[in-house]
Amino acid sequence: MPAPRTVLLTGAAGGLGTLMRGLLPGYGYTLRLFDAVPVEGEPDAVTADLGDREAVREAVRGVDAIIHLAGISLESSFDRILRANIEGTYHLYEAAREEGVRRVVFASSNHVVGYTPRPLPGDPPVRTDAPRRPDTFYGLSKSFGEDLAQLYWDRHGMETVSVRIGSCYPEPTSVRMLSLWLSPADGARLFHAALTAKDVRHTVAYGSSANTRLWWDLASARALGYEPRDDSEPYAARLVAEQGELDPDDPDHAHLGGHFCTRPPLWPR
Ligand code: NAI
Ligand code: 15L
Repeated sequence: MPAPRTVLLTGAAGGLGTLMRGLLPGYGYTLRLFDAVPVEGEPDAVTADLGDREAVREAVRGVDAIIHLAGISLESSFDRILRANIEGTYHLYEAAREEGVRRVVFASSNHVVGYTPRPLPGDPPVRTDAPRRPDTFYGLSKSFGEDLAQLYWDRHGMETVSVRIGSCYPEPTSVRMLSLWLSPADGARLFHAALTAKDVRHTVAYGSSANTRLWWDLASARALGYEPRDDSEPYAARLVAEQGELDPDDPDHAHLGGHFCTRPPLWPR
């Protein structure tokens, strides 16, 4: 596959979309932006819902690849998750198939394996072949997205990299995030690798920086050519002083998904 140049970025108005809008053009991509809400300062962005199949098809027409970030990014009712994340992702894949788009990068999540016991110091890192244990309807919808990606590879030869993103924010803001943090710069490196690696078929990769406290195995991400450069450790002293180390007896910290397993944050809309 020739290197993609024009990339559809769904969820462009969101937190991660905004970070990637700033960084990915530096890799030479022309971005087409898509979101259910207007993208600030981007009058050419497509404002449409993933439920609008015609609009989705028009948005994918002519692009070389898709980075699919749009959807409900926290826990919500099953009905809302069904519409935005499950049906919405299906509409996107169908449109991509119909329009001949051959590569998708899918924003999966750590919450696909959220009920995996949190690795303690000295435990082996969690691998991508660990059983999926979604911690929410949200995590379940990301698990569906990974299966959809596998189906579209097996049946239609459409390639996907499903990136199980940890926490991609400008800085880690909790002790848990010290293990999962994906710096925005490493996020762009990982998306670029996922867009350009050859013969990815359907690859599942964990998405984090090279954190000293990493919980999972970055082997499949590195196999794409991803070389993380950041580490959350410089933030550790301050966050640990403020919040304390994770208590193994605290149910909020017993699993990889953290408080999503106990008190999941709810999508506000
Ligand atoms: P966000 O909530 O800030 O942005 C999501 C965007 O999707 C919003 O702009 C929203 O308007 C749009 N959207 C929601 N439903 C839509 C629909 N039906 N049609 C069209 N657009 C719709 O989320 P964030 O943090 O930017 O995350 C982006 C993606 O990455 C999400 O899929 C999320 O699940 C995933 N992810 C993000 C992580 C992170 O650390 N930020 C961690 C793991 C996964
Ligand atoms: C996610 O999947 C969410 O989309 C993001 O908002 C963060 O909460 C992240 O997981 C996390 O686990 O920190």
